[in-house]
Amino acid sequence: MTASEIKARAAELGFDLCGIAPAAAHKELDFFTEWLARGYGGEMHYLGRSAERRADVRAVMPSAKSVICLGTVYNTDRPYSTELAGRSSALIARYAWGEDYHEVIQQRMDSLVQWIRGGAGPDVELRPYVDTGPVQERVYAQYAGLGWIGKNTCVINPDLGSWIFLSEIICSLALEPDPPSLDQCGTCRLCIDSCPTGAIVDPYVLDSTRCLSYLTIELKGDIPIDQRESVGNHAYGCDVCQEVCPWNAQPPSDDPAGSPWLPRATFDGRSLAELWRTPDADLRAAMKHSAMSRAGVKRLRRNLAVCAGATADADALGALRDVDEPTCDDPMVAEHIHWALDASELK
Ligand code: B12
Ligand code: SF4
Ligand code: SF4
Repeated sequence: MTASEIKARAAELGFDLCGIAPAAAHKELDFFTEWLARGYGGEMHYLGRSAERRADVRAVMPSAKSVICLGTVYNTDRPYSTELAGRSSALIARYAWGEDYHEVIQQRMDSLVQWIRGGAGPDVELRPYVDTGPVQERVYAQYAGLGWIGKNTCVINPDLGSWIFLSEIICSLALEPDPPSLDQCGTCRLCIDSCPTGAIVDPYVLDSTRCLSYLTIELKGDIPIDQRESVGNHAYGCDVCQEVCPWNAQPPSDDPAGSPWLPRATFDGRSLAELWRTPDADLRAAMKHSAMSRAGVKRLRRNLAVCAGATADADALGALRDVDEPTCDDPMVAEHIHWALDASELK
């Protein structure tokens, strides 16, 4: 079984990128402990608990020789949030629009694993992960030649940009490695200067506790009051540091009609008010088998309330007053609604 055979099969299964990284303790893996020590992981305690395994894939699978890194483009033809005028749209991060990438990519990886096992024999050890495994995916992707880690901390491929899901198969075969990708950010700092919250505290260093993706998705409790205004109309996640990146200026090459990443109707181009007026049951149904199910309806309402207050959008504030769905009575959601109505009176 060779690296080129695996790459050819990965392409047939729908992966846009496939490269091989050596299963080694690459030097960039060391940034992780420093990053955690600075508190940049916030309440994502699972990261700290798995820090030892994240330091080297051989701590996850001692027989590992190679990491087969895979990239899947998820861009579709909808406009960037930075192209939308006004602040009444409910902005939802592009990665969460369509089918749950964990499910779609896991299926493709399972097929690839089976195929490799079929060719290499039953003794080969293979461990596939997409996103949720104890692996620093960006570092291995960079060493596999999929792209470089940009100043916004995303992996950027010179031909495809950074709208790419990463996944990998840790593998006991010693496959021919690819040359690592080289940094092509140069003197650019558009992502750093455009971040609405200053979360990119230094080039290549992101403080999650300031990042809207963390505040609107990962954070389970209240959004800190002093950070609510900066949420603007970001209802779920944030794409600004990728949208401004010159490497993402090209339109998607995928045929959007067949793409699993197209937005679901409930979330496609909706305003804050329209989304707030959508019944809980419909929101829940639309989140099923999408990455948005991670945050659920309550956290989405919490975020929408903050957006209404931060933007002082009259329709959205009107919707907050009118609608009485069960999740609006949740104590956390109710507190954010009160904040929004109070905050808007001061504007
Ligand atoms: C925790 C996490 C988050 C956190 C923290 C993100 C972060 N930048 O650390 C939050 C919730 C904020 C987040 C947000 C997003 N995430 Co996220 N996230 C993860 C997760 C689970 C772990 C990342 C991690 O270990 N962070 C810790 C830091 C230290 O590691 P790192 O990000 O790899 O950073 C490297 C560099 O910054 C560099 N570095 C660090 N310090 C320094 C200093 C110097 C001087 C230098 C040179 C380099 C350097 O080395 C680091 C590696 O050690 C990964 C999946 C995984 N298992 O890897 C997905 C992952 C990174 N996320 C992903 C996505 C899609 C997103 C969002 C786009 C979602 C959204 N739209 O809302 C945003 C993007 C925000 C951004 N600019 O990063 C994708 C990224 C794909 C890509 N092309 O890069 C991943 C890989 C998931 C996947 N399987 O596709 N995410
Ligand atoms: S995702 Fe948004 S908030 Fe987070 S670093 Fe990028 S621009 Fe800043
Ligand atoms: S916006 Fe510029 S600095 Fe930031 S990741 Fe893209 S090329 Fe690098």
